[in-house]
Amino acid sequence: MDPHSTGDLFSDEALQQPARREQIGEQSYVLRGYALPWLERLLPELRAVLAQSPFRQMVTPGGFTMSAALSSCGDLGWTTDRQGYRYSPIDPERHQPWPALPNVLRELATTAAAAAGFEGFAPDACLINRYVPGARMSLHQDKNERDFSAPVVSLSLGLPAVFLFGGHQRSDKTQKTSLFHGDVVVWGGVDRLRFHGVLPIKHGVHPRMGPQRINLTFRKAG
Ligand code: MD3
Ligand code: FE
Repeated sequence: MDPHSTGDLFSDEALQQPARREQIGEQSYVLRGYALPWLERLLPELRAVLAQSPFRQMVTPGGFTMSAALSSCGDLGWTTDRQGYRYSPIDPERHQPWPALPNVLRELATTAAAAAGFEGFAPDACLINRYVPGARMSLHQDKNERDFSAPVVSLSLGLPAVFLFGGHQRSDKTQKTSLFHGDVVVWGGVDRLRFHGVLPIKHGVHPRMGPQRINLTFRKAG
């Protein structure tokens, strides 16, 4: 940016601190505020994806309706129903392919992965979770992907969340990390199969995103 121009002085980008990298596991990092400079480009693309494939609540194999609503973009979308969890190239509500993964999302995921030590990340799936206040995600492992050598990259938007990071057994003790609007987290390597979850979202209204938290997770699923 031209240092003498004043036009962008008060944009998110000009106000942003240099992204801080916090290590939360052997091969896991929170990149604080990493996505803030990308959001003006990213949010319109996200809105367009959600206009095509809107949020919906899905049912687990056990018969429980998930409190988070979800959608997807990219070649594969994560779905659940009474038959089980799986990745599918087809949106089961629309019987059509999921919307394409927008370039800006792919670039964000790839550069964030590289900043955490995972070069060459090529996501083929982006799961979009929406949490309204009270919604949560109970402790689980992500193991529907074919190749656990690729990391998972997640982007948090809107209301803050308390993320729980456990061990390799459900009963292992968990550490808590708050995730805020614009934070990006990268999980990989030895941390890829650790249990994790999200505590119920507290009531609030985010100035940019309204009364919700949206989380995008990028994976190499196929
Ligand atoms: C840790 N989503 O969609 S983000 C999920 O905030 C999910 O919506 C949460 O867990 C959310 O499966 C947490 C991230 C996340 C994703 C994959 C992981 C954390 C992870 C894989 C291994 C360890
Ligand atoms: Fe998960």
